[in-house]
Amino acid sequence: MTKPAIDFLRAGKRFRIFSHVDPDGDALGSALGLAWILHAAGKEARVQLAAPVPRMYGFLPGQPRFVEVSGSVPDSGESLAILDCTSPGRLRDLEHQLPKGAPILNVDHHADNTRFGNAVHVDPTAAATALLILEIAQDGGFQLPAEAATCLYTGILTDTGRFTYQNSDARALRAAAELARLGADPAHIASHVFEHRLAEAIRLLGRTLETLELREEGRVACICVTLAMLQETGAAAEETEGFAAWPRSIEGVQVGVFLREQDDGSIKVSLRSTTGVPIDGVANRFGGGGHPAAAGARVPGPLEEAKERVLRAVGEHLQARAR
Ligand SMILES: [Mn+2]
Repeated sequence: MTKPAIDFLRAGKRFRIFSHVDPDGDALGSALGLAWILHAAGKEARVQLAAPVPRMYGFLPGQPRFVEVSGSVPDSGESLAILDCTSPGRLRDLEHQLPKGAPILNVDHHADNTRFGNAVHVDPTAAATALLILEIAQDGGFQLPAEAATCLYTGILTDTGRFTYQNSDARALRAAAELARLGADPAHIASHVFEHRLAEAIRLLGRTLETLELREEGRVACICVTLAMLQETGAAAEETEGFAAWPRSIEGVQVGVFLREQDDGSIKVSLRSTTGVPIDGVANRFGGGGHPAAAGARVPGPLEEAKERVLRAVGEHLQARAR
């Protein structure tokens, strides 16, 4: 049911769009894609981020045009759109800045979305939030400029792991084909997302893969990045995007774990699982969330202790399923 979202977008004149912290391709692609759609409809749109766009997504059109990097939200009567967020808490510090009483549109594909907001469009069967933005725009008869197509295609490409995850269904592939028809260039986008890596990042990947540990008779694999490794290789933390897929890619591994030490000493945990082994429940146990095959959380450090706690929880999860 796209109608509530369509009515919301039709009714507003000025929009401020948000997505989650540590934005990925779907968060940025959905937000910038919607900004282009609203712009083409003669409306005003801003995409507000708490931190600058990660380097690898610098190619997405609409920067700096729509993007505003700021820690404070003006209370100026705009309609708000919060995309790809389970709850407004995913905006972290910006959540407390949202103007009281501003109308909120919530578009998301996380099953544990809290259904916040005044207009809600949550569909956990969608591969990406970008796919939902496309469907809303199509159902609502909104014009889709080529720039919007590029942004939305990027969201679907990254959230399906380049069309390799379980969520790469006919609907996602059809949407990708439609976006290509509208002007998204698959080779150009894939090259920016996957082949514009810095040498520092590849060196960091090499170091990271050397931390590989296998547990549970080879059904669980774990890799780690420490702050020291970032410093020694000169790679920025955002360059670790995609590292989480490596442990799961090993033959026989059902759950891949990627741990990254953060500036404040806490540990970012990324979990990836194979078909039929939902892992979001484990992330929930640590106060995180996500999708059945890709979930995450933040846990207190130090790294070694966090690793043992997370690997124990993953092991228990697999053992409970085996019973
Ligand atoms: Mn997403």
